[in-house]
Amino acid sequence: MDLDAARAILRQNDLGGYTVPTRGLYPFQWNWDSAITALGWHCFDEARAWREARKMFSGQWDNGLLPHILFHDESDSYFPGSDIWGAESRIPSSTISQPPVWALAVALMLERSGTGASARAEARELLPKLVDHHRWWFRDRDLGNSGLVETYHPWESGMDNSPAWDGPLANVPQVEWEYQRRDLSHVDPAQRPSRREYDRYLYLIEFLKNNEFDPHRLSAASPYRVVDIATVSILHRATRELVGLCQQFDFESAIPELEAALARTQEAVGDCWSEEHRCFLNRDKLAGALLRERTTATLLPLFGLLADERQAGQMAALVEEWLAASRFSLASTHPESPRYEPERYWRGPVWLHINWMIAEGLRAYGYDGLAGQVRAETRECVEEAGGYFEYYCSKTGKGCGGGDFSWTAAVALFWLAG
Ligand code: 2M8
Repeated sequence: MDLDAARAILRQNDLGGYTVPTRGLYPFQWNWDSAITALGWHCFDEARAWREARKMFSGQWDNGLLPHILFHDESDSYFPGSDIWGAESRIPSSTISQPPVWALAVALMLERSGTGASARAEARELLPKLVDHHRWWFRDRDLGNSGLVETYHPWESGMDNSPAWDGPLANVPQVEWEYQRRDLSHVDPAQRPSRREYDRYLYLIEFLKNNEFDPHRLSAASPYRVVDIATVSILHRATRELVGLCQQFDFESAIPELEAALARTQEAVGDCWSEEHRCFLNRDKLAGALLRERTTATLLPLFGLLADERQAGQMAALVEEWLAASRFSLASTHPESPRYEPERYWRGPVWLHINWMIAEGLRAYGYDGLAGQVRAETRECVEEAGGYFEYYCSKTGKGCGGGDFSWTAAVALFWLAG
């Protein structure tokens, strides 16, 4: 693995304080990409890593929402741009969020900074913003205090065209107007979501805008309401880290509500467990049913520390089978699923940051050998493809999607290398 090349990718994708996921295909700052990428920066340029965080939080809305895209500069290589989203924010942005990795990233950066006073100052400065970010999730994405936050757009999960969303998305009407996708001019259409899906992604963006992003209106009328178990898990893990940060920096006033939210989720998550599938499943809120597709999201409660020991044991056995089921692992959809597509985006390829989270989860439950295997197989993808791609075909190891990809290079630096 060429770590100089990984560092060079971050430098090349640096647009002055924020790192684009890749040039052309994604020319702005994406929320969870940026958090993962900051961890990569932190391995060789700590100041730059903190700058990434500051830039991201400069686009936070007053209500705490941390948008999934910040459109810092104009670019015509991406669609849909800020005009379509219709937000009136300080920095042009999208109107949904993404899996909340930031509190965890900040905690890790702080831990890895040793005694650095400037790192402490950076973390202290970010802390109230992180708390607001989590408050937004617990308040605006869980109006009924169920303990399981929901998503109003497949893009909010970050796993855009996961086969788990097929059912809920089928109930969304399609947008009526004509548009031109830009992604297809950068990447082979066989590796991207379909037209059918895009029609519905755009309908939902309009729906959010027409309802003025008001959580009460969205929850009452949205045609798409999904509990994404990955987001629930990441939020849970990150909230635990956030409580730790609040303790360190004398921000005790926020702790009781964060702990109450943790307790609610721990209590509710059992409803997503499937004995038959041996993992936690996503849930369609509108249909009131579990979504029976096994995707890597369904393994992330390990990372969230939400499984009990018995469930973790069953999930570890499932991971072993999952690893054996495709040549390159972990396939983002279980290879035995009829909906598994090894090259198409979130329907089967291998994503490095998700592997990192699953391995971390396995390690936390004491499955160190298996965690090591996930790591070794992840490394194999990078070596086979000879570079840092957006994702990798789980059948051939071929690099897919965008090239010179920031979060992939970052994961190589902070996880695969050391
Ligand atoms: C992908 O999503 C964007 C929309 O947010 C797109 O396809 O246009 C997803 O893989 C998402 O998880 C990721 O954050 C983003 C940038 O890498 O690309």
